[in-house]
Amino acid sequence: MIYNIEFETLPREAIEAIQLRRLKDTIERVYATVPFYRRKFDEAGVRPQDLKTLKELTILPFTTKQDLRDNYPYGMFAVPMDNVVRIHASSGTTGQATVVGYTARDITMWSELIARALAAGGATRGDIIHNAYGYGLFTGGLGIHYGAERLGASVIPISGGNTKRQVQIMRDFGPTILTCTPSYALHLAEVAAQAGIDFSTLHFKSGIFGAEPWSEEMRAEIERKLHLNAIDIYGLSEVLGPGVSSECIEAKKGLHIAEDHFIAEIIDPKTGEVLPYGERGELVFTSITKEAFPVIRYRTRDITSLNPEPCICGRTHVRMNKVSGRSDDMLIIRGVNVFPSQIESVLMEIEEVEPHYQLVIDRVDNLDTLTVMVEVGEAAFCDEVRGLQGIERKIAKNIKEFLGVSATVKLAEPRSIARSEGKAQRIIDRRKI
Ligand code: DLL
Repeated sequence: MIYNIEFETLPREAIEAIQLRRLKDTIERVYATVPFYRRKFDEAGVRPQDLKTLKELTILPFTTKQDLRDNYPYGMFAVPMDNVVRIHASSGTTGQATVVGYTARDITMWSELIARALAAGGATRGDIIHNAYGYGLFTGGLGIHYGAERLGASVIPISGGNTKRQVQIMRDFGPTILTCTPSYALHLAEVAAQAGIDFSTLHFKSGIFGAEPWSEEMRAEIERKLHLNAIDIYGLSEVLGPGVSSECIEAKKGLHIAEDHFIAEIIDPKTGEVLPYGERGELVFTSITKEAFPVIRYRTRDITSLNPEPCICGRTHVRMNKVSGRSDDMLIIRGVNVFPSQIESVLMEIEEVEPHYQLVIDRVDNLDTLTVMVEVGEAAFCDEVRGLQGIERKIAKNIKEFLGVSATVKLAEPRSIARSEGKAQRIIDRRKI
């Protein structure tokens, strides 16, 4: 179902007309209300009225995570605190957290985008949504919650954690839509199996998974183990939270960006040059309707490409392909660029291993080393040592063949790699550079 048929199916010219009008408004507003933007625009020699076409967006300077940190906590807010009704913050695993704010109208807009995303993933008002994204400063829990209510569905605000109890509730309450990170979905399946509950006996139709990168192979694995349609949802706190883009169940091929609220660009992360549709690079967003925390050309560090092809679902908004990684997560191992998702794809092709892995990068005698720790399934684990060594060699060979880097592969016992309730911690970089 298309939640907002009018806006989600606008012809291209209409989308662009709306974008230009809203962009001009936003630029004028941030220039007038956020000293940071006024200074940046002045330094770049641009005045808000210079912007006449969408193409001219490129005259505006980029905004980075560092800019947000420099203005911690409220320096980038474009409205007085009186008008701010909600505050969230990004996890800040790599440095200081960034703080974002929402007006009542921002929350209404966000809820609508989540309602659109849930509907695109197959949810209707009759559904029961088991929302296992974490509630709190993280935008996942509350973001999905408000959107689920907006759609008119019933939401179980279970949040992350206490997995055994979650499984019980899934059995007793009969939820039909699951929302959580893809890694947590797999963990739920595992704990359900231990409790003797088969997902095929539950009532799930779809799972709306995001907040971390996951490969197509991981999608197949989740669909097989959880017996549901696994749908991708993307977003980031600085730009909104979940709902910036989301997949449709009809195509499951790329995430429609809410183009009536955001303008997306792909740039070369090194030069900042804008790349044409289809080329892979860093995703950049400009918000064009947000009141409390507008962002201008915000560099997400996420790597993807844009696809303007018409979609079978009827939505006209441009699609971004699945995020293949972050430019700052890209591992450079002895000069070879490797994304964790590429290693994930290789691992998922190997039948004997489970989708739980960690990558350990170290530097020994000035040389980078990559160790891939991956769990074996119960069946293979009971095998002889020789069999296990054979699996290790096969994975190392495939990694070398497909990615061009040598890796030491270590099989780990079933359930020995830490499970996460939110975003999985897959990379341990021990290099001191
Ligand atoms: O993760 C918002 C969110 C919540 C999205 C729930 C989807 C579902 P942050 O904590 O600020 O916000 O982290 C944002 O997570 O820049 C990406 O690197 C990554 N990310 C989010 N969704 C996806 C996805 C939330 N579907 C950062 N695929 C982003 C790949 C994703 N990476």
